[in-house]
Amino acid sequence: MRIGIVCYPTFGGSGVVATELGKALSKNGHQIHFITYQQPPRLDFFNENVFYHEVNIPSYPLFQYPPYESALASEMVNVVLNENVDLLHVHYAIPHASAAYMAKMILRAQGRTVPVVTTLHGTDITLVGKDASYEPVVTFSINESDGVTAVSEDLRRDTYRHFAIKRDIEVIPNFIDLSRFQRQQKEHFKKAICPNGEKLIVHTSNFRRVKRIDDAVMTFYKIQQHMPAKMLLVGDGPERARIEKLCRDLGIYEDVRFLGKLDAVEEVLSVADLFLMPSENESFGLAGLEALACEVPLITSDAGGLPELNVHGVTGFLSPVGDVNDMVKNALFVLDDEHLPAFKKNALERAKEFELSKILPLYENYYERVVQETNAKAQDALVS
Ligand code: GMT
Repeated sequence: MRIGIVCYPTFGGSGVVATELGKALSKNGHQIHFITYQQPPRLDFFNENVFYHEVNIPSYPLFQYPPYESALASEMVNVVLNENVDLLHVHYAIPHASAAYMAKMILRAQGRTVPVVTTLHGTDITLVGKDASYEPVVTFSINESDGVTAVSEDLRRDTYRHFAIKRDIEVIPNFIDLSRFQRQQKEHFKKAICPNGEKLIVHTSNFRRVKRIDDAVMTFYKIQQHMPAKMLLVGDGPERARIEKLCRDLGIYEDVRFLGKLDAVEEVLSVADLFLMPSENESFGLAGLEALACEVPLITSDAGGLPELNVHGVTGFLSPVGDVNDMVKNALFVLDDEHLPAFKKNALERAKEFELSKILPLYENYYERVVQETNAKAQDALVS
């Protein structure tokens, strides 16, 4: 199949899922056309089936807000026509689903049918999408997509709760490539960070408020009062300066390293003992799955789709959002040398349930179904 993939070119989250999905589909013989405003960081690989189309957004003094959605829709039209694309798969509803609807209508006016699959990732529903400024467009473009998937049951429920959705939403969970995300021997690295055998706590995120990084830092601070530990923070974003100040105020700045945006996050996870994800909301928690794959147990909040990933008492523990003391109690239990090996083993076993080879066919079958249904509808419309 020839598939156009639209996503945000981000270091984590939906951008990573879209890019890894496209790469895996290309290895399975599908022709993949990425359509984004910048090359996605994980698009570090090309083969004969991978193509990249940059969305060009010409500026003009009149434009206080460059019309990205129009430029994106135009690029989708061009790619569908020039590359003979069979299906458009857009990741993150805003503004990709509405731009795809516009592209679909332009193509329809030219007698060309192309189905659109929209994958909902989380904040496009739980945070940004339900804001009154976007809600009508999000509702319309979800209803007008030919297929809609959500990355967790919780996100599917949330979508029905917040929007007037009149169609089915298929849950296809996120996946992990275990050939990349696996625990590597990095003893020299561990020794450099934890020279005295300290436990290593890791958090990775885009440093937004929804991640509650204060809770991660406070949890670490309190763990340190019971056992020697160090912390690595991977990622960057609007909260970074505030979190750095918090670490200085708590007097733990020397024990917390800010690594910034990293591509080889699996190398950091390979030396971690525990991963903290205290988010206010998290539709799935891909960063948590990456940690599990590297045999790192999770201490997470119980928000959103996290209970669908982190099995309480098995791969780590879940706590109510903001309950730092509960997270500390659970973290100390997991980090106990008597318990840690079992949690690490369980982490890997759990990650295997989300292995790429298990999830990829779910997307492929879904695409087939959507294409068949769309073609059947187009035939019916011709007859009537
Ligand atoms: O976590 C973020 O803020 C980034 C966001 C995104 O859209 O890239 O991530 C969302 O999608 C990821 C991939 O499906 C999920 O693993 C994250 O849980 C989800 N984030 C939230 O729901 C906050």
